[in-house]
Amino acid sequence: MPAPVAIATWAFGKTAVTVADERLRKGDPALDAAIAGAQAVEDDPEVNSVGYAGLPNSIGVVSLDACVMDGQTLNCGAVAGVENVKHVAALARRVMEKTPHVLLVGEGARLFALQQGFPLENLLTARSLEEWEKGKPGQPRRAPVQPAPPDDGYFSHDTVTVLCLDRKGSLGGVCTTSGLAHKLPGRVGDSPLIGHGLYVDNQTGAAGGTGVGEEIIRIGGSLTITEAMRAGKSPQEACELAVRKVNETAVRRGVHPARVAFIALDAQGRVGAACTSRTNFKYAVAREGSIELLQGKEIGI
Ligand code: SD4
Repeated sequence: MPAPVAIATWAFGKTAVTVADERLRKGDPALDAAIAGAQAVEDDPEVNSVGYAGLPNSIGVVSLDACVMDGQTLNCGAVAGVENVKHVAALARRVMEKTPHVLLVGEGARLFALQQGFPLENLLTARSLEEWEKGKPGQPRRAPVQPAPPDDGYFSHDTVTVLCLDRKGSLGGVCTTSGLAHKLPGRVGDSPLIGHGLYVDNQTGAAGGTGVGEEIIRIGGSLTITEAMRAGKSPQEACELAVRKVNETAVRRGVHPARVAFIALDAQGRVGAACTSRTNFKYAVAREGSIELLQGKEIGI
């Protein structure tokens, strides 16, 4: 059996993989570890792109998206456009376990959260409100047609995707986010969509995305990666292939590729990560107590 591994997006992924790794080393299943890791980021008020203190949409409302998937059973659950619930990854898991459905949205998801005993909370903080005010555009930003220069704040909105391999050799994954800041009310990105923001299958591997969700949806990002692994690509090759696909679709549409990044993990414990140019994508990997922050490979047009 391979040693347990946890991989997560962005620098704050270190928090996620540290928590997930502890759980994996105790022998917990991959999905439990991934959710525990993601929840540590959801709870962190310093992270303004996931859970509590996430940046609001264009009318100042924090609206969260999340999904979870188990690689052994292909069981999955998701919630989108949920207000006032901090632990949306755990809520997505309840959808998976307690309902015959995969995805609940908006008010229905919030009602389900109440039924399941989740507290309703104010997720906006003074600091996230201040930051939201600073970045307020005249119009909702349309990154795919208006490429953002580096560090203009557009990409201040980052999703945590956590993929885990447990001691039994099974995979589990979570994707949780407040989505793009200043998004239109009702907008849903890739993050809660199985096959786009996340896909996990023990027979192929696990993959997850972050970045401009519209571009990830356009290519079916995560399923593209796991299917490439099924066809024999390594996790790294499969992530690069998906980024190339994002680049190609941008060229076909006559726009500059938006910032997008992918991570992948297979059942042998091999990891991969790649991103479009100017994304400056970092990801964290934990292997039995050793935690590393690595740079995703940039793939230009
Ligand atoms: C979304 N993919 O809502 C998310 C946002 C994100 O890094 O990942 N930003 O489109």
